Amino acid sequence: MTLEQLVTDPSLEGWIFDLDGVITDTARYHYLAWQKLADEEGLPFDEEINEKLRGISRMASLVIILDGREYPEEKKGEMTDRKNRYYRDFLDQLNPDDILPGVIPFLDRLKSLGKKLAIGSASRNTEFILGHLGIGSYFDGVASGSFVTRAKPAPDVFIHAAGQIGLPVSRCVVVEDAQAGVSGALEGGFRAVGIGPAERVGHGHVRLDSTELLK
Ligand code: B16
Ligand code: MG
Repeated sequence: MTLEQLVTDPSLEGWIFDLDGVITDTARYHYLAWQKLADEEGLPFDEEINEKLRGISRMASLVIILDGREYPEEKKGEMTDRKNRYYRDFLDQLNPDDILPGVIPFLDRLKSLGKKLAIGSASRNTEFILGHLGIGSYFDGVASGSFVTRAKPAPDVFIHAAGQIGLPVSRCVVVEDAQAGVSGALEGGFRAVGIGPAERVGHGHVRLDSTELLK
């Protein structure tokens, strides 16, 4: 299957986009914020651990970083809040130049074909990020980690997005950069476009090396 086949299939009326890693690359800021927290807490952290956090919810990310170390729930809540404050400080720099290459022309093409567009992101900072990028008006629906209890790889956030644009899952395509995100899309019965290397997103219907190939 090719991207062109998905784009031109008239039955596929809805396109649901992941945010971090597809619309913009905030992984760097997540990394810097987790690094600051890990340094303060004396926890090991590096790029390899950060890569495991792609598409994973905030608390699930902390659990991966803690790597079996036991902390009271209250302390874990304080740590995720602190990490999010650092992350939001970095996000203040985010602007429309941070939209990944190829994204705007692709959104314009889908719009011109009459497709409905939505966001399906694990991030509870989705509205804040869309505001900084100035692209909120492209989307007919915005579903995020703030709306669902089961995080990716559960399909819930995508199902919520499909509901917002009034379409059954069988008529929607999900575009994702995370292994957990592609898995969630497939489990939910969506078509899935993976952005990234085969070992990460090769299980989708279509795989592209980068957003520059969105056409
Ligand atoms: P927040 P996505 C995900 O966004 C990120 O990939 C992941 O690294 C992050 O932990 C998660 O959002 C939660 O983000 O702390 O802002 O709620 O890729 O699903 O758009
Ligand atoms: Mg992502």
